[in-house]
Amino acid sequence: MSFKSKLLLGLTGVSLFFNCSSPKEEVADSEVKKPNIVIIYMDDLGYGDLSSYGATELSTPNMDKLANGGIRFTNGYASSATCTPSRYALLTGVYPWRNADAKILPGTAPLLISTSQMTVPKMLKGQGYETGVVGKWHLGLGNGDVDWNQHISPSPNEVGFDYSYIMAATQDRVPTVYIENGNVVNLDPNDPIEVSYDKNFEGEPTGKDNPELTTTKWHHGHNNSIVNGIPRIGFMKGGEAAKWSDVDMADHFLEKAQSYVKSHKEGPFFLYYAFQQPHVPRTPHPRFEGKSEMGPRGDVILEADWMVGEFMKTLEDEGLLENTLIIFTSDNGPVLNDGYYDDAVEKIGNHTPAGALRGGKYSLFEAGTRVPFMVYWKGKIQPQVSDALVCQVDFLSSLASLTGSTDTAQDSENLLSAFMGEDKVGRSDLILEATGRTALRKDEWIMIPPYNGAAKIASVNIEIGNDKNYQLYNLSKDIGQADNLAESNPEKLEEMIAAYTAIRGDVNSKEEDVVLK
Ligand code: NG6
Ligand code: CA
Repeated sequence: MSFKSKLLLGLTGVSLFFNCSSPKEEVADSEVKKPNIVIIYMDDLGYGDLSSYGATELSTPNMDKLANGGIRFTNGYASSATCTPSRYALLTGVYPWRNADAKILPGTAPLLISTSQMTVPKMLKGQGYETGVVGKWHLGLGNGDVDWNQHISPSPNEVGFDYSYIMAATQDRVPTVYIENGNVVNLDPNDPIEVSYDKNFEGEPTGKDNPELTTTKWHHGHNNSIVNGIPRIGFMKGGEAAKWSDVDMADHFLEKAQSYVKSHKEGPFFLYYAFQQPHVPRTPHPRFEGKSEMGPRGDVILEADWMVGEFMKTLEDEGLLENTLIIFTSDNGPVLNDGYYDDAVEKIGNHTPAGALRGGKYSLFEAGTRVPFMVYWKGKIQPQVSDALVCQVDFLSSLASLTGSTDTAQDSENLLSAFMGEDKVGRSDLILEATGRTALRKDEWIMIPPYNGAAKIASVNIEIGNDKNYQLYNLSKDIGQADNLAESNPEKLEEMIAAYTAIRGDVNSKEEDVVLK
């Protein structure tokens, strides 16, 4: 079957939405093409980082176009306050805390998603879609013994993506190379790549021992191999010709995303476009340097905003905007100092990356997981603000419903009507995860069970939600989580504990402090 598959009007719930279209958009032969689907996924972008979410010190006009021309969710969540677990949930529809390995992964970690697991791209392939991923992966590769000089498998291509152009882990972790369909790009067989997270390769400089070779200084962690003057996490040797250019990374991924769209415009296609900004190291292209007057963190947000605009232009130029559903969101909340001296703290001024929310990346408080979350579909979705409780773990079942698939996954709810702006409630409950700990959001309430570790991660200066006592907040009255109602509202607390235990089991006590490594 060609990937230009068609959908008969009236056979699935999706007809509801096509029926709203204006007469000239109606298809005479009563068939309509399935919509293309794009997920634009930011890395560490906070709830307050967009002007459409209230930022006054930064202007993000292109992201704002999605927010103001589509649905801007105020209660949209990542599943986790860190990257790997959020991405795992987004792609599989399974809560990350069900998988003990769903933690921030090193660049050498094996593929976290089982090749037999249902995923968003696999589900969509079943509906005739071509599927691609461009950008940050961070879900592991291979079976734990990757030889970077050979074809790498399993990779995204074995869990549902027809095409992949990725970095393995994060911009601050080795290997600092691009990988296309399981092959390192520009690999020189005479300069093989070796990677280790345990020990350095003899004679190779490190950030720790050779600060004179670094142009970016490390604050905590990030003192292993030096690439492009930036000390990284992990050790790498060889692969000179394959190493990426940090300042060109955003342009590079944009170009790959644009060419994916152009070469798949017959559709339907699914593109998971995972940006690397504003995660560390923040390396704006020189044309964005200094633009925000907030240091590199602000500059890369402006850079990412520009990329979103260029990408949207491509969809428009190719005549695809009316037939493409675009989701924009972030994998976890914001952090300022995440391991490098890069002026993020010093130049923040009056900007509040988390908006009115408490905490940040790594946190069980709201700023860890409540993120910018927009759904845009020109001509199909009415511009609006929605307070519905929605989560990225729900994409699998919701997009299945949109495209006529019956596939589903353990924790993924079909929220299609919330994502189309028709239902304003969404989920009734949601388990949130942060560095191995969990909390329950239910209606407007959040309950955080007792955790014994330190209240703050000192290195990043973020309160992560630990307290020896239960915490209970009413988020519709107290979005900043200032007023713990656990003692004054024992009935609600009891109800929340019962609901939490019913989903999560009795698994709370976590004695250790969270250590970032
Ligand atoms: C932490 C890193 C941090 C960042 C994070 C992953 C240290 C001290 N800190 O361990 O810099 O890389 O992992 O971020 O190494 S995430 O957005 O991919 O989850
Ligand atoms: Ca992240």
